[in-house]
Amino acid sequence: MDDLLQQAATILSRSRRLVVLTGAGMSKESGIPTFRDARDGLWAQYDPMQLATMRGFQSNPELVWRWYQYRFGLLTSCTPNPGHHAIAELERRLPHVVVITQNVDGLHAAAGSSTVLEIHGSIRRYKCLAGHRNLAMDDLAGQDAIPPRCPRPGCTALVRPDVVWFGETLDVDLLHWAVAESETCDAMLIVGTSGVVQPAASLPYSAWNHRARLVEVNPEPSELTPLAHLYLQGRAGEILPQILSRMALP
Ligand code: BJW
Repeated sequence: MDDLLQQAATILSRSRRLVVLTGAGMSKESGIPTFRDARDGLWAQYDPMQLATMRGFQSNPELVWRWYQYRFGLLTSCTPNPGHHAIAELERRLPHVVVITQNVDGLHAAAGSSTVLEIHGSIRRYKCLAGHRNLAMDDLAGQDAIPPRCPRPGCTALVRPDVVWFGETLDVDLLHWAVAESETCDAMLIVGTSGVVQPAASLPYSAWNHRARLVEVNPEPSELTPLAHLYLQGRAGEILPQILSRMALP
């Protein structure tokens, strides 16, 4: 393992354009469950088609709203883990670092990462079914309805979390940005994703096709492991600080 850590540190130290692609495993050590872990993943207990699709929301908006409020509540006691902090520190050591995250928890920004593309949205933001965006919880205060109604003048549409559900397209500008970063990076650090959800799972292929070095950190092999030049088997919160400690200071 020591040799792998050193090799990863060398790849990152030499990077002029680094992309860090993260998934739910990144936040597991912060106390946030992943989706697909067989024992304690969210999809082991809940039906994604009921809770993470527009059809599910339309058929039972109250259930979906309560599920997201439950997850939002979990977040209030969660803080970034040493892995998030290590990624934020990379920005201070390297010329160009962009974090592309599938997570909706906001923990990369909380750790100090400044360029974070939240391609699956944010659980801290809301939008209404009529298209009003950037609603905050404060905008919804004082409503008893579950889910609340849009507070914009003249609009009474249902409000939902501003996250990307199955069958929905990602924000086009963000996705273009993420693809452009993946096509022009010289290294990609892939952390805590099973690599099964598209289009995020295609980003490492874009990087690989453009000759970037791929480093993966995950306690279990993923769909992306065969593509990775280096696979470091372990937890984000343990492996990432160890890589960082082996990188030369600028
Ligand atoms: C650790 C760890 C530790 C544990 N340290 N690691 C092409 C082919 C086939 C299907 C499709 C396709 N294109 C589109 C689709 C359909 C669909 C899709 O991909 N389905 C697949 C499941 C088959 N994609 C979509 O619908 C997307 N939209 C789209 O493409 O629009 C265009 C279109 C529409 C319709 C048809 C065709 C095209 C949207 C996807 C939205 C995903 N939304 C969710 C919910 C977000 C909101 C919320 O949080 O509630 O996003 S689902 C869920 O999965 C969430 C995650 O971001 C996402 C990815 O999961 P992730 O992050 O990889 O987590 P896990 O749990 O899977 O893995 C955790 C990993 O961590 C594991 O590997 C562990 O080992 C590891 N780990 N502890 C490091 N301590």
